[in-house]
Amino acid sequence: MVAALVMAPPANSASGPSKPKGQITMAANPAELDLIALPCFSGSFQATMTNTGQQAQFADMTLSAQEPITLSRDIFSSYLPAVDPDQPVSTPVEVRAPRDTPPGTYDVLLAMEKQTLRVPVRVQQPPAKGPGDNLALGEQAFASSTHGNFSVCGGVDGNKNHDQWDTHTGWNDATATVFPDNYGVRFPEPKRIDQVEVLTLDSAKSPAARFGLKDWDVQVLADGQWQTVAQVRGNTSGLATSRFAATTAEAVQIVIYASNDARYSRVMEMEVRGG
Ligand SMILES: [Ca+2]
Repeated sequence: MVAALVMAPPANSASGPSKPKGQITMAANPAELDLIALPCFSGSFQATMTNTGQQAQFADMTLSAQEPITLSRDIFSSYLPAVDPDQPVSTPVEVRAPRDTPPGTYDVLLAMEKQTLRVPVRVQQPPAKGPGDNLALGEQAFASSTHGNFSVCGGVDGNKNHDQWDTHTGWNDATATVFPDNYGVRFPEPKRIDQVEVLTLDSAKSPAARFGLKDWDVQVLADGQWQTVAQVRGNTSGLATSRFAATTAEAVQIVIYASNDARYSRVMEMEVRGG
C-alpha cells in the first residue's frame, strides 16, 4: 500500500536529457520610486516575471521592504507559460511610507531563487502646508465601508481626474442602496478650518446628476464631539463647496444620506481648507 504513494519520477528523467530549464527574469517598472511620507499617499510599481525558457513553470517571487516601508503584497506566484514571444506576467505593488519616516532611500527587494532585484524608494517629508492649502491631502482617510475595488485613500490622494475613476482614484462605499454612509479624514493635530469641498463622480460617461452625491451633512470633530457645520441637499454638480465659521477640528467627515442613483456614495476627492 505504501508503495502506491511513491510519486512517479518526472517524465523527463526517464526520457533522456531534459531541455534546459530556462531562466525566469524579474523586472520592476518603474525601476525606482519617489514617495511622500503621509498615510494616504502611496507609490506603485509593476512587478513582472518572464519565462524565457522552453518549459512552462510555476514561480514564486517574494517581496520585502526595509522598515518602515510597507508593501501591498509579499509574494507573487504565477504560472509562467513557455511561449514565443515571451509572455511577461505582472502585478501592481503599492508602496507606503508612514508619517515621520526619516527622509532617505529605502530598499524594496524582489527575490526568486538566487536572483534579487532592488527597487530603491526615495522617501521625502511632505511640504509644509500653508494658508489655503488642502489640509486633507494625503492624510488618513476613513469611511463607514469601502467597496472592494476601491481604496479608502482614493478621496484624499490628490487625483481629481474623473476619467480615471477606478480602483485607486476615488472612494466608493460597499453598501449598495443602504444609507447613510460616511467618509472623512483625520488630521495629525487639530486644524483651523472653514471650508470643505466635495468632488463627487462627474465624468462624461457618469455625470454627477445621475451618479454623484445628492444629500449630505458636513461634520467636524471638535473636543471629541461631531458637530454638523453645513448641509448640502439636492446636489447635481461635480463640485460642492461648503463654507462655515472657522473652527478647530481634529477630523472632518461627510454623512451621506442619498446619492443620485440611490445605490452608491462616490467621492472623487474631498478637500479641506482654512486660515
Ligand atoms: Ca481622488
